Amino acid sequence: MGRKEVFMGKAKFGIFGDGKELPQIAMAKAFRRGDIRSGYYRDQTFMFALGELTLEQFFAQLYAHTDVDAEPASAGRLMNGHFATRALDDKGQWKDLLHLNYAISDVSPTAGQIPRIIGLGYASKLYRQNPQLHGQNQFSNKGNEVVFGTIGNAATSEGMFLEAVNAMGVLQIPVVMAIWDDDYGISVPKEYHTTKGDISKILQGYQRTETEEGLELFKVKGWDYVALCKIFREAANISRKLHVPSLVHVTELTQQQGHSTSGSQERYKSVERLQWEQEHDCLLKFKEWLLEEDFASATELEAIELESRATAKAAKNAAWKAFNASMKPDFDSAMAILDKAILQSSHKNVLSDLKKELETTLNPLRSDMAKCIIKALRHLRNERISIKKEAVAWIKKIDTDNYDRYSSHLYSASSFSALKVKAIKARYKSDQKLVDGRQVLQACFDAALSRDPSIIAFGEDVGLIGDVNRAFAGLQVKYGELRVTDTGIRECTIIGQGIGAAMRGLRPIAEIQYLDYLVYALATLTDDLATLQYRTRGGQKAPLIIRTRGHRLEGMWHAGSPISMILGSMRGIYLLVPRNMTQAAGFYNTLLQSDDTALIIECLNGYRLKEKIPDNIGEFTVPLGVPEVIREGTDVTVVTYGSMCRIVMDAAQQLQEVGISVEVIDVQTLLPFDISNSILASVKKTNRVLFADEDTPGGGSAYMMQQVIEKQGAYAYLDAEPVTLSSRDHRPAYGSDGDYFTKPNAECVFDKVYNLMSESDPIAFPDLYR
Ligand SMILES: Cc1ncc(C[n+]2csc(CCOP(=O)(O)OP(=O)(O)O)c2C)c(N)n1
Ligand SMILES: [Mg+2]
Repeated sequence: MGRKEVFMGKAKFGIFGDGKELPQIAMAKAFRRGDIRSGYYRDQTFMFALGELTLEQFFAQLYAHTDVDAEPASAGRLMNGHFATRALDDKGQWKDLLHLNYAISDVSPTAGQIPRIIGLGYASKLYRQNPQLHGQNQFSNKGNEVVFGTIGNAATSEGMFLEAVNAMGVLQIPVVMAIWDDDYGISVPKEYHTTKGDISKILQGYQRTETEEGLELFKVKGWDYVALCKIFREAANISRKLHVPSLVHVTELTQQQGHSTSGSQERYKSVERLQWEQEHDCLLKFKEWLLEEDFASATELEAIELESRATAKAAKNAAWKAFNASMKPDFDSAMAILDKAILQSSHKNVLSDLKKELETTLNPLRSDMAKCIIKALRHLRNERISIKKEAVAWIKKIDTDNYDRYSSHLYSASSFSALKVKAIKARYKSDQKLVDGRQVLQACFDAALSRDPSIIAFGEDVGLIGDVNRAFAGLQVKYGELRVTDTGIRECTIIGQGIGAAMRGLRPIAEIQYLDYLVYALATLTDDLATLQYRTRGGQKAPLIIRTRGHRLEGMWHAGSPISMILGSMRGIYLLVPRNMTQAAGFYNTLLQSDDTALIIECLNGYRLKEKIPDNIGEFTVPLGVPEVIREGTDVTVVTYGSMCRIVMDAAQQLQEVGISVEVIDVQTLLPFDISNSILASVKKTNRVLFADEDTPGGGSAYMMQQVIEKQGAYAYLDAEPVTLSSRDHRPAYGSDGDYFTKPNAECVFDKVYNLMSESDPIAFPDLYR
């Protein structure tokens, strides 16, 4: 029925769980309330069986119904087959997760659902092993919750999957990882995907033994109901009781109607294979078994089938009716405007044609209505008639409504939004002495860990030595290995560990050792974390803090500042770029009070620079989106952030010596960027502006320029061209000279600013190099 809806043009795309029903029913029997699912687009039967998806909701998603009550998984934002449970209430606060069947919102990229499984399972481990968390009964019953993962056979070739299997074994977390094996990945058979064509066979080395920890591996045929029930129950029991991860390889599954509504499987499956699939359809085999065992008669089963068909059809019709009804008010008001316009305007014919076009559009959408009214307004441009006002109001309303429909909830909309955290200034004792910057962070983390047992920190070298720059030094000893922990070198699943833990009520600080290695985790950051609140329209959140360090120190893969990569791919995650460790500590304090997710990039070359520890180290906060003027001036505004602040401040001092007064602004956070347009005030004063950072040309500096010149409207106040300063096109070469001649330095800043002055007053500021 779903396929038909697509072919009839009522839906755009369809992907379904046919051929994989039976193991999902068996898996649902092992699933208990409070357990978690992290799966993919084939899991419709599992969701039905859990009672977390109604037939009507299933069709509503196919039609892209934007009403969250009709389509609770994504409110029309995700294509069908992307399931989710709403884990947050209307105010964005956690529901009682223990009483949910908690399906994490699916993503389309194959294996994209896997990294977060590490954190979802890790949370159970912490809730069980850390007695301080035993009171947290909104999130866990002492870690008894099992994570049920699902993945297709072909997707097990992805690095994410293989990385995660290893991490599960290392961490010993309660995960039941099911693989739906239908021998294909779209058109490509298993020989191309998997060594020996058999994923459970090649994973045998992970099998636990009496003396070694590992995974429990199971293999079962997807049409054998009794075996499926037994194995899923056994796997869940082992995971729940012992926190041993297990992997259930479900073979001999089929794909009855092909991969999706795009393309037909007759093109790539042989006649024999298609025949085999028909004979091994798990529903057919199930039916045979029911008859054989005399659990039901043929007539009874036929009656069930007939009834099911009728139920599904009724649900489909109801969903379609509701979808169309949701369009009706906008359609009717658009029609009313067109009617009035026809009456009032002298362009009656063309307006009538427009109306007719909309009237005769099959299943008109809001975009059809918007196009029509916008075009109508163009025809009315030379007329002074009252309907124009109504038409403009209609467009404004539909814009506002559609912003809400399609653009809300990119960040937290709850009262815990990072933007709502109260700013508290750092306070200092009069005799506060200077310490290494890393000690400021250490004091901040110490205060945080002692304040809240749900705060945890992990990453490569974070545990025993307290991170490579020692901001967690001594904190593992003080708070234990469950709170401050080393991980393997596996950036993608470190982020997954953070996402999953955050989705279960913990407050993880996940560390990526150097900013350059964020690339290894980028897919999970951009596809999963960044989109989570948005793709569920505020139904789920993962308040994860990602800590990393970068911008500048030494070497091609340790000094990077790939800001445009982050800006371009991680909207939905705030991006904080503190210039020193005190500002960084203030950001950690802000974020730990909020339910947003953010990336904090500390200055790699700042850990040994001297700073004072604020007296209120655990309480002071630095607000997001509020730039700071770190040097006042009157001639040129320089907008920068992070490690560049010190370089620009140095240049500003040198410029002062030749009579140029520079105002230096540290933007502090790139996402959000200067919420109250404060940089504009500076440009209004100086009328000249330079945007400087360490990213490549056209990257972070161009972004800041667009924000200030275009968005804040600084263009109107400029007396000189706006300029940017960035690194060279390539990564920084090794050594001090490699750095100096790749990254912007004080001399570059000096020249850029000087040239701006020289442009307006060449006599006072003659060309330096002629
Ligand atoms: C990262 C990524 N690459 C490619 C695709 C396109 N794609 C969607 S499903 C699919 C095949 C997946 O096969 P399998 O994992 O066996 O799952 P099945 O659909 O067979 O259940 C491919 C290649 C994708 N969604 N994501
Ligand atoms: Mg497959």
